[in-house]
Amino acid sequence: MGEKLSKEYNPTAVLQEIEDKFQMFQILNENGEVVNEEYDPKLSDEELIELMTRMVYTRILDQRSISLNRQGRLGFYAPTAGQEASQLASHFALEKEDWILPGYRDVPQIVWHGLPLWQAFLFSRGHFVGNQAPEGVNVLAPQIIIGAQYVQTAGVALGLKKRGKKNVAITYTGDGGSSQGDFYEGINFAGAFKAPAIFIVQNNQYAISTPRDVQTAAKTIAQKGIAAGIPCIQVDGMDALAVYVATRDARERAINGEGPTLIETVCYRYGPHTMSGDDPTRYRTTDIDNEWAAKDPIVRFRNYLEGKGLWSEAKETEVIERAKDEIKEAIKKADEAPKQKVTDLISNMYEEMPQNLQEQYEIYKAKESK
Ligand SMILES: Cc1ncc(C[n+]2csc(CCOP(=O)(O)OP(=O)(O)O)c2C)c(N)n1
Repeated sequence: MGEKLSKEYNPTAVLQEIEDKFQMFQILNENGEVVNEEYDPKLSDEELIELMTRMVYTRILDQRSISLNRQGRLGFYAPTAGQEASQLASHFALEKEDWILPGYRDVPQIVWHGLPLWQAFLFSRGHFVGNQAPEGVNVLAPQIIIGAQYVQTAGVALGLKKRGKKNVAITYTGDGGSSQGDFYEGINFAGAFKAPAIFIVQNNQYAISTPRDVQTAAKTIAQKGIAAGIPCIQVDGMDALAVYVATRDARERAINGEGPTLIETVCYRYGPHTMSGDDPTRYRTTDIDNEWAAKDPIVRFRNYLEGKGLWSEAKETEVIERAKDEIKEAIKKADEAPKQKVTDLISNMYEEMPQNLQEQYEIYKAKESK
């Protein structure tokens, strides 16, 4: 029997060496101070204000959506508070022609990409019109099957490449999603074909009630990209500037033919998993909640902008009021949509209806016309 593997061949040491290489990328610290000047993207004043506006607006949208859900005016809803930097700063690095393949929590990104809010509300109600993005709004319907959008993103990205487009396909899942087979298939396929994809794992610490540390033995989720041979980075997901820069660079690599990137955004979901009965107090303590609240992405960005003289209480109130008005209008418009019929569901499923569905369609059509 020879020696046990040691030195450069020692599997444990190799793993540790790789894991130690992953440092969480941050530009703004918790107080909104620039701690990594070298990577400051130097966004214009208008861009900084726009990004802050979107984050504040989205926080209000989240609060209103929760309350509309409690009133029975919305259906499925997955809260987003705490994840605004992760969601909106990554989106901010995209171009209009890029494709978004969202998970169920990623409604804000598709709304800012052009899906009218009233349609997003219809999605929440399970109405098929909620999934019909207007022409030119390159978004797919939010995916409920965990991780499935990773495989689809590899495919959409490859399609973009084959058509010679200078665009990317971006997708999001959670820490739990990174344990799914589809996750590995998606990043592996995109890596093998150098598809222009951006894979974002929003590590909000919990997959429903399962803590991230129980989810995987990997020290970071970012490092999972190594196995697929693709660039990967762990980012402070409560820091809008860091998320923006990581996504901007990933996009640049993708459209330059360098393939996909995996980005882990370390963040927190303040609310319950969804509004369908989850009680986070059963698996999280107030101490943990408070620890993360101190890292809040909006507070941090507000401090940063106020330091530059670009933001004020009055400006924030204006955004909040506008958000409330527009949300009110959008829910009204969603209410005005024709009630969904069973025949709508059937006729929207296939371009050519299969025989068995054709039969059911006729039965329901007769019933609905009574
Ligand atoms: C394939 C599949 N398995 C299980 C579920 C049930 N499920 C819904 S959400 C969820 C947890 C997902 O957690 P994570 O990926 O961390 O995303 P988060 O909800 O935290 O954003 C599970 C297991 C599902 N929707 N799809």
